[in-house]
Amino acid sequence: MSQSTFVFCADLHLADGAWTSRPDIYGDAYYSLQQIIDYCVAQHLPLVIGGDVLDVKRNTAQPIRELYEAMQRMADAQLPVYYIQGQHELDRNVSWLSVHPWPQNVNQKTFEINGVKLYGIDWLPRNDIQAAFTQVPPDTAILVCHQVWKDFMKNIGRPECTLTDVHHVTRVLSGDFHVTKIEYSVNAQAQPIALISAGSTCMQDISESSEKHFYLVTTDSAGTLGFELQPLKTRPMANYVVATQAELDELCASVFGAHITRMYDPTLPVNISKPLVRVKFDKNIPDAYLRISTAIGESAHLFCDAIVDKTRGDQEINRTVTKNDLATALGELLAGHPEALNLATALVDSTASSPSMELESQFEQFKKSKELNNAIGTAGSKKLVPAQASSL
Ligand SMILES: [Mn+2]
Repeated sequence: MSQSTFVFCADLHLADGAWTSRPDIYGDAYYSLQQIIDYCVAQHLPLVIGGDVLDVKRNTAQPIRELYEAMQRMADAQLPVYYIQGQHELDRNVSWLSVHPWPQNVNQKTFEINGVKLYGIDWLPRNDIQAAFTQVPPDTAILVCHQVWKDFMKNIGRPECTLTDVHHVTRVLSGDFHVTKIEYSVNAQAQPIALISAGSTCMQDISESSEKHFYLVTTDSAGTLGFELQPLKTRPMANYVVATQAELDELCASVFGAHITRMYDPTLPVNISKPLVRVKFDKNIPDAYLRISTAIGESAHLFCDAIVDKTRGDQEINRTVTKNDLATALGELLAGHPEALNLATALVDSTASSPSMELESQFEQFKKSKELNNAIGTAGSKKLVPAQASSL
């Protein structure tokens, strides 16, 4: 008989909406947070949050108010909240969640929930995270962090770490990856290890699945941990592909209307009820976009993309080739400036995560190197330090 121990969620990205150009898609992240708090209160369970609680570092009042109210409900119920910071809301001096006294930042700290020992690490850039992994105490059962894992990303982008870098623990609960997924590998001590991603709590991009979750973590009498997915109610979403004129005719005449009507869920809050509809269409079909948008009208939030024409290979953009050509061009342009070339290459490589996060990561490393230089300078010649620092 297993016992409910705590709830884990990550990547809430609290903000009015995920699409700034579409302010009517409003409140999804707040509604998901409310459901998680409802569950914790009803089941009387502590909450562990794996970073990217907020979408941005500079916030308007509403996301902070939603966060504050959620933390107040947990405080009223005397249910602990433990969190680490993701790169989105990261502030190493004063964390955003400290606006409420209840949640506890567990960065590089051990904490215990009903006999289960956990350890947290705020997001760290690649090259720094590996050292932090070595500091995880050997008796830790679960590591909570927020990183870009090679185990999830495979060869896309520039991952920050991999499971074989992780010391001692055999269970990692990580934020960052917006997909609900578990990957298995071995840790630095060659023990089997599982990397567990709950995924984001509401869609942050039209390419994400609309099926969202959080985890209920359980423990049995032998101390074995269980991870049970709990579904979140989210805005309805449908995908269509329109490859021919006949398909377009049918969709516009009957399918859209009937499907979209059935997608409305009366149990959802009104602001979450209007569906998202993504249509991929062949741009050679006459008036495809106009006909789709007219048929959908105000019944759904429409996202359209053209299907890439694979028969015309000469016009197709091959990402690998583009990247390689760009890399060659950068190499020629920035010959003799290795630091600039490294930064430019890193930014070009970062398309899977995002250039802004890559810049963040580079800036973190820059600050660290500057601190290191200052520390070396203080120990040695003091006169050289200001000149060196100002030239950076
Ligand atoms: Mn995220």
